[in-house]
Formats: sequence, structure tokens, C-alpha cells
Amino acid sequence: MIDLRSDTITRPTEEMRRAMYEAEVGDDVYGEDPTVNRLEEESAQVLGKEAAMYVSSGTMGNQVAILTHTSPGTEVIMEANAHIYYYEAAAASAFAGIQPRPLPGDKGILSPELVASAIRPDDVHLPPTSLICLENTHNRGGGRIVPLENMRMIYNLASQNNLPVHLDGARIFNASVASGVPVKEYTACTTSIQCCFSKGLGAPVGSIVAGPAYFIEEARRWRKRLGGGMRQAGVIASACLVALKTMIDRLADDHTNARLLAEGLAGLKGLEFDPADVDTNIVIIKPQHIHPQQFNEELKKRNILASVMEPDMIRLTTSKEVSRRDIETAVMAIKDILIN
Ligand code: TLP
Repeated sequence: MIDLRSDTITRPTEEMRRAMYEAEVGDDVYGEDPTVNRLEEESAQVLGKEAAMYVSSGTMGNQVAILTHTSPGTEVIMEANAHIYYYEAAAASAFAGIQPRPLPGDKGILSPELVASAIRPDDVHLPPTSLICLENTHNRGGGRIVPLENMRMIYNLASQNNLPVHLDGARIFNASVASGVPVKEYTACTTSIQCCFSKGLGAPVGSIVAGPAYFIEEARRWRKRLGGGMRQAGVIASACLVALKTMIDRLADDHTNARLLAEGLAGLKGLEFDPADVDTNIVIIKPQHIHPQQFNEELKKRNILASVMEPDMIRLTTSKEVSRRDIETAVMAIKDILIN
């Protein structure tokens, strides 16, 4: 099977498995796991933040950040296709008691003017705005890179209004590698960031939340409340340290493969798709005359796995588990489906 469903399907490398076996561990709830401590210190440094905290998943990272920044009855501005809005099972409403304010973006990119107009004035009828969430790269936007200047404008706007900005940076290293913009420049336009080790970076488990020291201190309490305090977590954190050290630059290979896929699909009849929309490792196509679910079934018959992204999109994601050859096979299979 050629698995293009997600970059979450990546398996740990040999070096990761060795590091996991050899990891020095302690009880992280006591702050005594040396490997977790090292991961948190190194991540904070790489992301240009004062402190960082290891969490079990990207979803937990985002939710802990929202819980820490906000209070119930306030409003959080986010893009209408953001992972936080679309794919976290309404966790922010269920746990933080916030009201999401989803704004339409252009392939995930929010206009600063629209954000400015959505910040609530002080009025007893209105929920106070408590947070602005961004996502870079943007998953449902097709792995789109949110331009640094766009983030800067929104961050400045937030600062003028005393609002924090949280970045869902599940794939921020993809953005940095593809754009050449150092990751710290992106994170300088945020108060907090969540970043995943278990996507293109290939580690088996975990994300990091980074931000100011006072924020991380409070976030630790929220992680514990959610049952996210882990004990000898160095066993999994060790693989994340290997990911930080060895897996960032290779994301360029995934981008090259996604570009190859995009060029192979360019101009095909029966497919709504613009190769210029592909910035990183995600390719989103819209089959025009066949239901996406059926298209997916046809792919499966040809040994290819893809994701159906409702209502009408198919997502193809490159990762270290997918070779150039696999991409060529996938292009041929898609052509075959469209012809028949
Ligand atoms: N995304 C998954 C699915 O949930 C859709 C995927 O296959 O892409 N932020 C972004 C931008 C994400 O894409 C994801 C995972 C998360 C957060 C959540 O990470 P996990 O799965 O670790 O909770």
C-alpha cells in the first residue's frame, strides 16, 4: 500500500528506536525525567520561547494553550477551516467553555482587516475576545504557508489589543523549510505555539507547547487536570529529540515529492486542482464527476490510501514513508481512475 493519508503514519527511525531503548528516565510529574527536561529545554530554544512543555498530542497542546489563555464565556478568533475548529471535536467549547469565532480565510490565511473587525468592543452584550489562533502550515488550506508578514500584522494587531496569539504549528517546520524563513521568525509573531513531532518529523508520540515561562507554568496545571501528566515519558521524548536533531531538513524531500505529484496531476480533466496551491507536503484535489468517497475506494483498489476531507476534497500527503516511485505510481492510478 502507498499510504498518502497523512504524515502521521510515519514510523520511528532506527536512531529513534535506539534512543528510546537507551533513554534515561524519571517521573516527569515530579519534573524528574532528564530526557523530557532536555526535550523541553531544546524545544524552547529552537522555537525562541522562554519555556516549553511536552504533551501527548497536537490536540492536547492546542487545548492546553486555549485553556491557559482564556476563560469561559470569552470568544476565540480562528480561521473557519482551522484544525482547532474543525477537527478537535469541539474540545475548546467542551473544556474551555469559549465561543469560537470562525472567520473565512483564503486557503487558511486570515486577512488582518477581518481579524481587526472581529475583535469585540467592550460592551456588556458581547463576549470579550480572549485569543487569536493561527495555523501554519494550514492543513485544510492544502499545507499552505501563512506568510510571515501576514502573521506579523495579526500579531501586532493582537498586541495593540492586549490579546495573545496561539499558533497551531503542527507543521511549522514544513513552513520554515519550504519558505526558508527561520522558525524563530514565525514564532516571534506568537505568544504560544504547539508543534508536532509525530507528523513529518517521524517521532511516534508527542507535541511541544512553548511560550512565556508564566504561561507554561499555568499550562502544566491544565495538562495535569486533563490527565496528561506522564511519568517515565523520556521513553517517547527521546525519539522527539532525535526528530529535532535529524528530521527537520529532510522535510524538503516530502515537499519535492508533493511538487512532483502536483505536476503529475496538473491539467487533468475531471479534477479541480491548481498546482500553484501546493506549498509543502499536502496536495488537495477535488474530483468533479465522481464522489470523493468513491474516488477513494478506486484509489484503494489500486493500493493507494488517501484521506477524504469533507465535503468534497481528497487529501494526498507526502512523508518519509513515500518514495518518488510511489508518487509516480499514484499519478498513474489517478489518471486511470479519471479515464475510466
Ligand atoms: N491532523 C491530522 C488529523 O487530525 C486531520 C492529520 O492527519 O493531518 N493541528 C494540525 C494542523 C493538525 O493537522 C493536527 C493533526 C493536529 C493539530 C492534531 O494533532 P494530533 O493528531 O497529534 O492530536
